[in-house]
Amino acid sequence: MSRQDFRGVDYFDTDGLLTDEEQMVRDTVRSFVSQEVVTCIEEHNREGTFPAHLVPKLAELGLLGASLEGYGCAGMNAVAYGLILQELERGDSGLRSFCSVQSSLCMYPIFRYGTEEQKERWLPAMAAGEKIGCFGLTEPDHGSDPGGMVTHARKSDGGYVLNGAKMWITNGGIADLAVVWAKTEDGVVRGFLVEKGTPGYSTRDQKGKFSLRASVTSELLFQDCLVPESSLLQVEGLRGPLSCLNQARYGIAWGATGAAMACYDEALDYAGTRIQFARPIASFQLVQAKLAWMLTEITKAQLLNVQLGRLKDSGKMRPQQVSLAKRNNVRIALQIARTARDMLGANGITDEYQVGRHMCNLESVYTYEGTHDIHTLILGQDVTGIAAYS
Ligand code: TGC
Ligand code: FAD
Repeated sequence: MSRQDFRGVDYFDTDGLLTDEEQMVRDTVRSFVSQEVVTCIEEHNREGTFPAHLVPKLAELGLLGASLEGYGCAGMNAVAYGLILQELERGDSGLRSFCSVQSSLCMYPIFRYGTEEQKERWLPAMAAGEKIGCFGLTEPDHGSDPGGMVTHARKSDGGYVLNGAKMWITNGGIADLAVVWAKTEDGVVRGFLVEKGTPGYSTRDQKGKFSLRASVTSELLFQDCLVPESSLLQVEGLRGPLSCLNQARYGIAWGATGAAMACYDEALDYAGTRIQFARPIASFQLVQAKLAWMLTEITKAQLLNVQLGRLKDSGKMRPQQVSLAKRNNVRIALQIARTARDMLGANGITDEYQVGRHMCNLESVYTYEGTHDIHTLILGQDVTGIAAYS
């Protein structure tokens, strides 16, 4: 069976928990991924290039800013948005990253904190895939602790002067617009919309990655970069960027489940056809135990996602619940990818199969949007009332 024939994994009839419309969105994205993504992704991963030709197709399907209302966006509910990301990451975490950053980390802050002028200017063009966005929070010396950021914005005639650097920024080098978080002179974190081509703003792509190779990751550099007052977002403090992370982390919980489903599907197929000791390896108890464990974890993650989505749609979702889902689903996806890689033997280390690529990609997903440890501490604080970050 080729990976174009992906049938999905649905052991507990989670489809029965979805509306017809949600299933239709999922099926549309699933066939797009089968026809257009899995057919080219290994080549892009090998070459370390982003499949930019897919952006207009993502836009045409209404997948950019899909959960936002108005401004050319599709206005889908949270469950449909999650299903989109699940299917995209079944193809590749890098493609899901592109979509997450565009939708949750660039369009969302403009939608939530932007002026009407900023919304009109950017959202329709971003939904149409004509403009690409990125989100600059992490710095070389401040990752898990973004509150320590040193990038700063000094008030000047008609605007702000930015100085500093951001690192590990998805879409950085291809972005027309960067949402950049910096501290003003009073030490308050503010968000700025910085356009490509602004004097003093430059990017440098990060090379040598063994993970997310089909995604652009860049440094953003600001040297006396003057941005107009009109570039400021209407939110103050760290809650600005952290509220955007809630949206993106939500999508990652779904996305990682999609990568896990792809790995399980490939391992199950391989086990049925690979003969050792004159029998398919699927007939060995140890192999069946691995498959049973994978299926169980995927099923639990799917149920978690649907309920999280329903909570989000009803306005009841808490950030700590997002942390639980991101933390759990990425961890099990990474373990499933490693187990699938093991089950494919030597074939598992070549890009003739997809499990090795998913496994390497998921190492990044485990780290970004809050590391596994940070989400552990968020949950620990929630249940004990005691912060244990320092
Ligand atoms: P703390 O003092 O707890 O909070 C500061 C202010 O923020 C509020 N807040 C939140 N608001 C909304 N949503 C949340 N999840 C929030 N968490 C906190 C909080 O109420 C407070 O507000 P106020 O008004 O009282 O000031 O902040 P802290 O400095 O102690 O940090 C807490 C911690 C460690 C949990 C936080 O810094 C954190 O989440 N760190 C991880 C950093 C992270 O996730 N970075 C991700 C960068 S973007 C990325 O990785 C994109 S990859 C995308 C892709 O390619 O797919
Ligand atoms: P560190 O914070 O230095 O952590 C190193 C280790 O220390 C981790 O194991 C961590 O869990 C542990 N640790 C840290 N603090 C504690 C603590 N208090 N207690 C216990 N353990 C702790 N950022 C953006 O802003 N925008 C992007 O678009 C973006 N895209 C990314 C794309 C990729 C491919 C990658 C890899 C990263 C991206 N990031 C982005 C950055 C990402 O968010 C950070 O890498 C992440 O937040 C972790 O920061 P760090 O790498 O500096 O690790």
